[in-house]
Amino acid sequence: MNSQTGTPDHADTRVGGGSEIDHLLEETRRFPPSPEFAANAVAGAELYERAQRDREGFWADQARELLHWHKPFTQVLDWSMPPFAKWYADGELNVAYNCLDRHVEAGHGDRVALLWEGEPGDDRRITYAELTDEVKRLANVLTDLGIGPGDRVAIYLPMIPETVAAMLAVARLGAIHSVIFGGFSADSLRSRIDDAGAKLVITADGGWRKGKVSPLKPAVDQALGERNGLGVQETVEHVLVVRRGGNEVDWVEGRDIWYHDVVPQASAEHEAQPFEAENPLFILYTSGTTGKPKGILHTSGGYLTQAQFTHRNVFDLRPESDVYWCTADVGWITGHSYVVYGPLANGATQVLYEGTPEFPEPGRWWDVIEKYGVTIFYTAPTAIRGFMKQGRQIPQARDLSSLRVLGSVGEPINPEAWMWFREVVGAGACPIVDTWWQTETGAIMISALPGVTETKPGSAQVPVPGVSIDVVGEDGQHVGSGNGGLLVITEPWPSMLRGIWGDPERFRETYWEKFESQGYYFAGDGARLDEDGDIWLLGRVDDVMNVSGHRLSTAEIESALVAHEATAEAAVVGAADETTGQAVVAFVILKESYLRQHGPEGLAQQLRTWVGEQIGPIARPRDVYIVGELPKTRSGKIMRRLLRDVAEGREVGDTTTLADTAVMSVISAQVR
Ligand code: 6R9
Repeated sequence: MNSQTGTPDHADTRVGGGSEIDHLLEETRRFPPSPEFAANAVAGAELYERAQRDREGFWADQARELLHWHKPFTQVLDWSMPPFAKWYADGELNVAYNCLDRHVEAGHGDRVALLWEGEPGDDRRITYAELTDEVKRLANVLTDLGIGPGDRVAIYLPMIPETVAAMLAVARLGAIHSVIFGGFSADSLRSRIDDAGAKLVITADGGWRKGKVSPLKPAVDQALGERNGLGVQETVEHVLVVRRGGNEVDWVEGRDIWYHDVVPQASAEHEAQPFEAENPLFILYTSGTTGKPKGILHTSGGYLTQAQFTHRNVFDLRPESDVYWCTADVGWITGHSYVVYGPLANGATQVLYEGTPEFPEPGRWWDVIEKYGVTIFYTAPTAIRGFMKQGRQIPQARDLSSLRVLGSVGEPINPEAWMWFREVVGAGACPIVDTWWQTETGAIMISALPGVTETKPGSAQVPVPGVSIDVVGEDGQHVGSGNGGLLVITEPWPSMLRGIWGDPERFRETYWEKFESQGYYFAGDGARLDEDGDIWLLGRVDDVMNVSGHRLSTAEIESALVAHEATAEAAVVGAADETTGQAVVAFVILKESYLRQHGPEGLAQQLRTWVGEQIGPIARPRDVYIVGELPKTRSGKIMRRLLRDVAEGREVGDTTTLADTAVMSVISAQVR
């Protein structure tokens, strides 16, 4: 424990013997799959048996069955130089061919790949044949711009079909994309472009967000302009610009090129060349809570195998009939694996939506589900809690009867939100898969399988077939059922990160050093195993609090707070406290409907008592602050570090990664 900041450091991340957390997350509701669903499910229990018997053989089968290999592999896993893994190393494939051409060649060219919905209400349907054509033209353009195998291309685009085409065109050439979320500033863009040494930037004039055009190209201009005069070698040679926002943009002659001036005119003849399975596919920067962002590196064959396998089995996908929708932006790993690579490798039909959930009004997402007859819906707990706050009448005014599978990702989902998702969105009938994974893992690692697993609200449950996970103590030993500890991955997996771009030492230190003697990957998450051996994620270990020597999880207390009828959303931090080491401090957003009827009086005290009743006196917050908003990163994760600053009466730290940087001054004022 760092007594200065009250932040647990990595040398002190034991999650107790589990006695106090035994009481927590007591959740006894169980939802077995319906017999009809189970009888027709894509996945079956035999997948676990097969993987159990021979893990590598299982992944070899998946890679052979799911993908087209230009040159078949003979070797499955090479783990001779840990932590640097090679999967299917002597095989060759083309990732874009697997996502496009092969579906057209199999006679599915007329199947819709993208049901694109722009925020202003414009829409486009793009078939597999059309998307293949677009990608071939773009690949020819990129080749003319000097892009070849191994070159890095930065992509800074809104959620439009050209974004998907850009990623696939880069992949088709064996080059490496680095997608930078459109909400990032010129500074972030610049540091990422520099770190990757990108040769080309693909951007748009702007995209639609909350009823306005949010400009993109000006940030690229600024990022590249700043370099002039710094004496740093410019790596970017060209900027390819899609017209989407219609906003006016500056133009650098010789550097900038309009997409529409070159792509439609280019030849649609382009033969996909094979590349080695370990050819790099993309770099994706993770924001990280401190320090320089890490460029997480993923490669081709293993990544695509696990993305496709999990997308098919975790979502019970039937490509011929399902309409799938993942609400993540392609700027995040969820968008890479479950908007682009998994769904397209499976030949799925999916919705791609440009805007925000509340524009022009709060029911927009439900309108999209109704309009396209979405059957599989994959979103984040933060969005679900936002919808809970608005009230169930909004989704209930729409026809959501097409839905049959629901998924959650990004943070622990509290049982209350899980139940609301099930009842209000899924009409009490759709299986919910709570999927745990990370940018680093590339694809889903822990999840129920619909039709196979009896689900439990709030638990991510079991590793997917072929994945080996454990919960261990600081000593690396299995904690056993009923106990809490640290989540580790005990065996290499196909879609694992292959490193941090340009920094092999940081890769080793960050993920492998902690359990070096066991050879485990340290995920940075706390977890608990219940009596059935199911896994409950407890949040990042840096969010684990120590109050009077008791280990408490922010996620557990938040879950209790959100279970109160008045609470819409809650964030909990451990703040330094003279007597107890750390004290629990809660920040709570109230439900508008509750406020209209009761007002906020006395609620802070009521909520303290409530948590004490729900979990035990040790978990009772020292302070409960009623606030209007919580500080979130652009991917929707609550930045507890900033709340800790407020709770400890310090000046608020770096807010540059917040989606809305003004939010902290509002919170500080409310707390004062
Ligand atoms: C896919 C993604 C990774 C971190 C991870 C964990 C949290 C993600 C979760 C979850 C509990 C889930 N996380 N899914 N926690 N239950 N189902 O979100 O990747 O942005 O890299 O974040 O998110 O803490 O370590 P990424």
